[in-house]
Amino acid sequence: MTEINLQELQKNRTYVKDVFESDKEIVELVGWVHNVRDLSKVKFIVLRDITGIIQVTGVGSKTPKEIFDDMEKISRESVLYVRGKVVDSKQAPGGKEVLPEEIKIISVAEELPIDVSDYSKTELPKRLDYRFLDLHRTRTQAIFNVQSTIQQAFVEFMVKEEKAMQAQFPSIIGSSSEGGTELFSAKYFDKEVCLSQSCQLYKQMLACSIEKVFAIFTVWRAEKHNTTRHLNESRQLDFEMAFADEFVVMEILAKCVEYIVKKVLEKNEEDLKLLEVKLKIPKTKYLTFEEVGKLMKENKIHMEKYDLSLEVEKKLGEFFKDTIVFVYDWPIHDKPFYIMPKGKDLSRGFDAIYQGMEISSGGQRVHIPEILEKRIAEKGLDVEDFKGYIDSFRYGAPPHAGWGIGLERLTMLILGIANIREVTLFPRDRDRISP
Ligand code: AMO
Repeated sequence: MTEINLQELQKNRTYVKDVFESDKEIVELVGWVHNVRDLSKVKFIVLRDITGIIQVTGVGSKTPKEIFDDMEKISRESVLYVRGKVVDSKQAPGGKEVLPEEIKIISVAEELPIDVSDYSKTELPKRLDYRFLDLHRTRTQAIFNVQSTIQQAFVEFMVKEEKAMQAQFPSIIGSSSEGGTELFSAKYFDKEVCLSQSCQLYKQMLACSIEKVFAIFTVWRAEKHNTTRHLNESRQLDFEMAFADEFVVMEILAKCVEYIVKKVLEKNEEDLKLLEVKLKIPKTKYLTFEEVGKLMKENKIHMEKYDLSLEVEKKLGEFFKDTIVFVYDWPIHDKPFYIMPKGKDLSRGFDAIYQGMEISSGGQRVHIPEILEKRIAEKGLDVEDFKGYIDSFRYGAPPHAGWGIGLERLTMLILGIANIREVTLFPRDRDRISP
């Protein structure tokens, strides 16, 4: 193994993509060994960096002997420095190859515990055990490139289009926001505290002064289920605004997802191609909970009284392809205490279903302390635990509304990936807490 001068390297390095896009003749490359082939008189190393792959070709009659002899010994995923001459080559991928004049092994890869090729047959749990290595796969990289665009586009939309303020919220909280049973507790000096299930209560307090706020916030849910669409630690794209009801924020949600999908189409063309995803800009459809019930009845699908089952969500995805289906006028019974009631049995809460799965829920909030106290008590929670939150609405609180989109849910549905763990860098589920 060789040490190299990293400062010099940074000055002189050429990225693989630039080899193809420039007419440089001598290049210094660094990257990982993507593949090795030995045809005895000719040896190939396919070198990969974050921008692409290029063939490094050793020819018995031309390449310095010690380099040529070493070429077959280098293991897959080892890290190399290659200095060489760029030549046109019809057979090489991309039409150019590098004839090496110097090869240094920067780091040797031991025998790989998982298959890191794009056609990897290694099962997901094992790949997740070695996620750091799984991230050498271009497919895995493509997924997280897309997720990065989703987050950037969300921030961009909120700042540019909505003029909203980005906020940071505490992850350690004193009481539940989404219901009492799904909390992780932790020790905080001599107190018992909880990990935040949502920034719900905080984003509301903020909307009552700042008017429009957003956050990308990590949430923890101690739900025991082990499904392909739930994590115990996940991320939400949160939004909250003053002087709005559920209809105002549903429209913003539709525009936001449309903006995100447009950006993914624009910035991730190569990634989408690699992942074989045909992405369309979503349309929108608005249905009341009751209308969904009727639709399901017509199609002989069982509908629960207060919630949409997995099957119903799936059917909505089939009936309305590439569409965000907003289901509103939702029964108050199962909605959280902070959702504003509407009449006797309904609420100003909604769910948004996209490609057959819930991506978001939201609604208008209760900003009137007396209603809030009543709703908290109805939920069997202790009003005293929420005193600070309730009191925050006593000093000039406007009506307000908002929503939260599950980042991993949105990523899996945009990419048509079946298991949420696949689109989570380091997933936390019931059994997994490392790496
Ligand atoms: P809710 O609990 O519906 O609402 O969460 C919002 C969205 O986050 C995603 N999500 C999850 N993703 C993966 N694993 C989980 N366990 C999980 N739970 C939720 C879903 C869901 O639609 N405070 C409200 C939002 C609001 O009203 O502003 C809330 O947290 O995509």
